[in-house]
Amino acid sequence: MASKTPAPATSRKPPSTGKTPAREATDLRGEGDELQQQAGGTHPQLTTNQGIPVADNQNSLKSGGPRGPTLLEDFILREKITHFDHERIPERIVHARGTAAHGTFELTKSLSQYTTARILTEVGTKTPVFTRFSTVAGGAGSVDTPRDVRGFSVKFYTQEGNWDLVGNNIPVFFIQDAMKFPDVVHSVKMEPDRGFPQAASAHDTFWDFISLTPESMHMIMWAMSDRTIPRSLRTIEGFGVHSFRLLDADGNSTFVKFHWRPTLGIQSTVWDEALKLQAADNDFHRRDLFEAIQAGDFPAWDLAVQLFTEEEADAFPFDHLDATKLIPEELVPLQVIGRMTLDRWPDNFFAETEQVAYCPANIVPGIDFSNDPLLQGRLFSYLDTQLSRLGGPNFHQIPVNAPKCPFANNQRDGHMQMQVPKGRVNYEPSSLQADSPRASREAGYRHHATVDDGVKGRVRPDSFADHYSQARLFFRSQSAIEQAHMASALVFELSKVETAHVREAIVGHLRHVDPTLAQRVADGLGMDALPQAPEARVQPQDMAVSPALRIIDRMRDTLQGRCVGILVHDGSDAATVKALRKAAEGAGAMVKIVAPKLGGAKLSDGKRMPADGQLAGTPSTVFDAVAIVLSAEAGKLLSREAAAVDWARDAFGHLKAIAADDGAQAVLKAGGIAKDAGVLDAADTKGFITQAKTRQWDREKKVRMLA
Ligand code: HDE
Repeated sequence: MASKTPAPATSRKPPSTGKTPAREATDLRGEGDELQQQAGGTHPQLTTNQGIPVADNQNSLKSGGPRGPTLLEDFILREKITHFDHERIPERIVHARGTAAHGTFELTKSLSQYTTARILTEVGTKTPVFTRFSTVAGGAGSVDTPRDVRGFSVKFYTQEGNWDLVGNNIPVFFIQDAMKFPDVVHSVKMEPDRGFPQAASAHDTFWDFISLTPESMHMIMWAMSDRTIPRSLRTIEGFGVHSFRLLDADGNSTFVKFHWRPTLGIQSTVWDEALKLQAADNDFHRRDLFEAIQAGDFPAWDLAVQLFTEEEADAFPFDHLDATKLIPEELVPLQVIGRMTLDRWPDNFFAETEQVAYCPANIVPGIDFSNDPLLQGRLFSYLDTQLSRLGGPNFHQIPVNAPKCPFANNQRDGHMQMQVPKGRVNYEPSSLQADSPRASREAGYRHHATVDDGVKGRVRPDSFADHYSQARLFFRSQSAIEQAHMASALVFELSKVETAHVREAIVGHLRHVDPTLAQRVADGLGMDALPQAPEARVQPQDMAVSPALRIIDRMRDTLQGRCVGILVHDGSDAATVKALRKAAEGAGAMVKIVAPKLGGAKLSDGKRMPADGQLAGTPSTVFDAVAIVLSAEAGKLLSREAAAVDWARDAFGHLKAIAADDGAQAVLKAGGIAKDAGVLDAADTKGFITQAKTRQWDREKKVRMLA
């Protein structure tokens, strides 16, 4: 509420108590109201949660004058603080750190031959979605760019109920059986006795568990690849991981694997860049997604499927029910069937991104589960954990979780029931109420009529026993650069492991994956001899390499969705800056100006160019390519400024294109930067744009000793 102009402080002095106050009281009542009133606007009346209008939101109720004790009677203060005290809910036990957006999914190719699910058969229908990306190991407040798997969860609000496709950016998993999930998660999270490391797999307990779990070796190859250090959430792939079933109207089943393909192409960072991004911007991925959506540059993914029959599956040289195995695209090609576009940032982080609850068991008629034992465990876990995270059985009524189609049943009561069900009948069968909900055989969900003929037992199938062939397939399918990154990642991770026998056991496993990889890692760790390989239950097979598993060859040479930084200072040549900006924006990039002062720089044309980022707080790690445009004087000055020299040196080390004019050469020199194909004259805008679309992979061996 608007307050009156405060009376002079002298007239508001507390009545004399006869004692001299220790300090003169300054009555600041109304000061905050005054200041915010100057900001203008029309504002609704502030009330308590009970709707009581509030007169003063700055000061608590005091007894005996402005400097007296605060009264317990102050129901406004108590309500405000009590609510605040309870504003946090338990974070997710895994995937706690996440970022989400709203969007739509549009089917472009019908799968009506295989399924009755309307979401997969009605071409052109736009289905609302809410998609959350996450890291796995770190807490809710951890950084965005650790080496980690990314979660990729999509809630489709279909006309037949919610379908949640809860996947990762890696098509396989660490373990084969849900029984091991608490163990693998405990091992990767911070160690229980010391409370660190946060959001990192590079520590003893994780690698100890892995060394004793050979089935994890394929996933380890993916985890050590550049897939786990993505440049942007907009450039990750997504995988449903497990085989699911599609069911037609007659109940016939076809197996399906789901894949998401980013339209921007896949794009990763290099490890040193990912590390430095952790310091540059904790929220790098979240901010990137936010800025893209706010700018109308909506990220999109194609949904593709691999379809195969039970008979075809029987002929695969691996078991598709084993979540540590993928189906090479060369064996079962991908068919693109639709596109998801994310075009709306949530209005409120907590209400939507934090409270959203995905569950692989949320499935619609026409789609069914397979017997993958990992999937079967997941079907239990998600609802179970959400009951405690969201506080009770009615969290499906929270707007972000509620189906957008009608839903009705006899489940009633419980914490936070938001609906007011009408009528006498809350049971079935019933005859008392004509509009009470009933099951229907025609429209209702039907399961696949699977025949099981075995005996009960706590067993693992023999068909799950080959732990190394696909790890080998993945490693051998990579380009030489990616193989070097993987070897170096393993050296980095194992160098943080204090226990020698754990390091040795991992290198032992690597001998089964690929002897050259084992040797490189052993050399990188400074081992005198290769440790012994453990006995393999099944000897690894050589599978035909799958180039589709690479990243580098499949990155798109583009500036679409990427960001170019231009470093300027007073006197920078205005025409050069303008030309670079125009060329980069013309190629689809977002351009940001960086200057030593946020107020910007007065360019050669005498005009002030405001900065988007201040040099010390905007390192070149946050850009995909950079340009440095400086007067001779500014170049000399900034060659003595570490932030500017690092700007150039890091861009060079992270294999990015650099455009630099004459004035900027002093900074390049201070950074020890030698000219190569990716270091161009700032006047060569065309050349710069070509090089900026890609990374300078040839430069890597000059700047880094990779394992
Ligand atoms: Fe999850 N997982 N998971 N997971 N998972 C959770 O559910 C679990 C697995 C995945 O954005 C939890 O609501 C078990 C594979 C994502 O909110 C929990 C097993 C894949 C998310 C859980 C797995 C995933 C989760 C924690 C082995 C890729 C984030 C919070 C049997 C296909 C969802 C929650 C979001 C979250 C259990 C393995 C993906 C504890 C028991 C495989 C993307 O229920």
